[in-house]
Amino acid sequence: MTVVDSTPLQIDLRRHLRECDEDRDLTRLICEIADASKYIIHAIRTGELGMAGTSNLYGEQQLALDVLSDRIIIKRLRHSGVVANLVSEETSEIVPIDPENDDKFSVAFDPLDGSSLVDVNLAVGTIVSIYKGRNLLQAGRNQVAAMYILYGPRTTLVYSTGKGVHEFGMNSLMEYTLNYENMRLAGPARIYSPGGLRSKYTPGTEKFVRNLEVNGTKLRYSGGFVPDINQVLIKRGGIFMYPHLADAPNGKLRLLFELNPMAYLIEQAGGAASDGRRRILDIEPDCVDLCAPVFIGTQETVTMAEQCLREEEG
Ligand code: AFP
Repeated sequence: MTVVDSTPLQIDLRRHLRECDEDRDLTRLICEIADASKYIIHAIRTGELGMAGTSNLYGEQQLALDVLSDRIIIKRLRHSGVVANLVSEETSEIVPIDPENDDKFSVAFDPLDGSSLVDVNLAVGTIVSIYKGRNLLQAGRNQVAAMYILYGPRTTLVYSTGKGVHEFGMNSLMEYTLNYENMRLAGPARIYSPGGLRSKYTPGTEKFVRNLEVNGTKLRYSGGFVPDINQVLIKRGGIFMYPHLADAPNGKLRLLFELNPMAYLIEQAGGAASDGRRRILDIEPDCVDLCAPVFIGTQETVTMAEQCLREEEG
């Protein structure tokens, strides 16, 4: 690490990608999304919190912030020159940019996940999944990169292109500079984030949660997927779950926009992500709005979840 006048030289996002010898177009794409986050930060801090009067592809009422964040990212991606197709949790279908070009990238993203938490001043985030080529309906194991930006007390960005998971923090100049490189989960899960109504848990999930509690694992749940996953990553261990429920066999979280990118990042950190029976990244989507149950985090804890489900539910 080069030291200049006794302070370590800050490695910014673009330099880190260059030093990892990353594809130039992929570098451009990741940096465009990082730049878009600066406008989203401004929107969160100052924007109105009302409803947009529209709904997303899941039929959920959209906040004005959802729509604004979506437009900010789509505008940057549209003019980046490196995108073939894109789809967002807030749009109802795939948006063609250069739709037949297999030399460009396709992007699935949730522009402001957890947006309903903004009005209670809790942390929210942007989640991004990147594929090479024009096809967005492919298993998550084929992603070439994934990233998230967490808008919390500090703004941080986490990305991986398959060479480890790295965290950057936004400095006073609104530049992202390296905090941690090649983060790895280690040791047993010390925290767990149980999404969904406990009264709707199936016997296998209920047994799993009881095991966690007996082991002294602490409950940490914010209602935001990005901060909850980020806590598992930065604490180097833990598990997040949004399981299949008695009245929701596919859980709640979206495969393309939430589960695939986070599963990619957590696996790159040595963790695991399962729907309770199979690897999240092996699920072959037949539509953009597919949901799936999820157990994601420390590998041995995900394995324990799968075992509880097998024992109790077959
Ligand atoms: P919103 O984006 O509608 O706020 O939902 C956030 C989310 O998709 C994900 O970020 C959370 O982990 C999950 O929902 C929380 O769901 P519950 O509110 O049912 O716990």
